[in-house]
Amino acid sequence: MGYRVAVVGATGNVGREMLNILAERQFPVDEIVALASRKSLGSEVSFGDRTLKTKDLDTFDFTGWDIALFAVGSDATKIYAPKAANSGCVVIDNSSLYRYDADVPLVVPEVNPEAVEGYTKKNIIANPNCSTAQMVVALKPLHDRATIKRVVVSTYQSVSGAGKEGIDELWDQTKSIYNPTDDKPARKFTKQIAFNVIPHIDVFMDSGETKEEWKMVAETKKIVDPSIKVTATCVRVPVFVGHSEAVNIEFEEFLDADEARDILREAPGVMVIDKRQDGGYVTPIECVGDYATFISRIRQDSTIENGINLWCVSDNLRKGAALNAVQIAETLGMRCLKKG
Ligand code: 2RA
Repeated sequence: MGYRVAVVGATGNVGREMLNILAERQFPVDEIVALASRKSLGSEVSFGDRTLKTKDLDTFDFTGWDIALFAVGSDATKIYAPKAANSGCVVIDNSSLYRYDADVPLVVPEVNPEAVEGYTKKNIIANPNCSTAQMVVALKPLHDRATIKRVVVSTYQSVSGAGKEGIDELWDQTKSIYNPTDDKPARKFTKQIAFNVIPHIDVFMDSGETKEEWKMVAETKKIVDPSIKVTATCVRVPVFVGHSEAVNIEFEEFLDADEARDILREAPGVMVIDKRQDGGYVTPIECVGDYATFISRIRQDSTIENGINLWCVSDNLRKGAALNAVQIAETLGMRCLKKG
């Protein structure tokens, strides 16, 4: 016996990946429904070998459905997630709406799987931001060994993090560079993204940091340990899929780079590719479609007493969104909603 599962926002990049991953991982589904806004109504999406016709989210009754994976923006989530949750369906939400709510667990299953049990307060579990998810998978096993004091992270985030419009803008601008009569001005991003990098993701806050940077701080504290200090600079780069991060970590105790490498090799969800030679590291193009978070360039930071630098790459649509959501559903199934 399996679950009745709804995927909300099934025609978007993340919604489609959710359906792919549910099928790939053979999540025990008895019945599945793909929900979308009225403007995408009737469009078709794949679920393994099957094709699903999307149904109208606005009129859908979640009563009797076990789990709803939400991949819509915060505005739509605000309307439909409480509706689903109040009908008894557990919502796993990819938007930022509930991430900082004390009554909603924020879960990365490799890091804090036990937190799913807190879903009962609102019937909602939050999925973290893509840039946080991949980083905490690497931080947690190192924190368990040597206690992290401070993290300084710079991100190199792909345009798919900004949705289909982000992907289209990079594609169209790149083509237009070779055809100057076909000018494609910046729309989704604030400056040209083709052949450029933009140190700005999400809105600016009073502190001068962007919301994306603030999210990395707040979410790392909620998922791993509130005592860890994090400072982030988040940058959009002209890459279609795959976020990269240069992470500097300061520990309470000394941690040798070789030991850090060994710890990460054993860590769940992590793949270490770290040869100190040309090409002995992972780039975003190589991580697309993969489940793992790849770690390379592990080395001592000799400018501080207990420091390590590393390079972290992951598929932002998978570990950063859809995969983590499906892993939460699996964890919820194993710990709380057993069937059969
Ligand atoms: C981005 N972090 O890359 C966002 C997506 N969740 O824009």
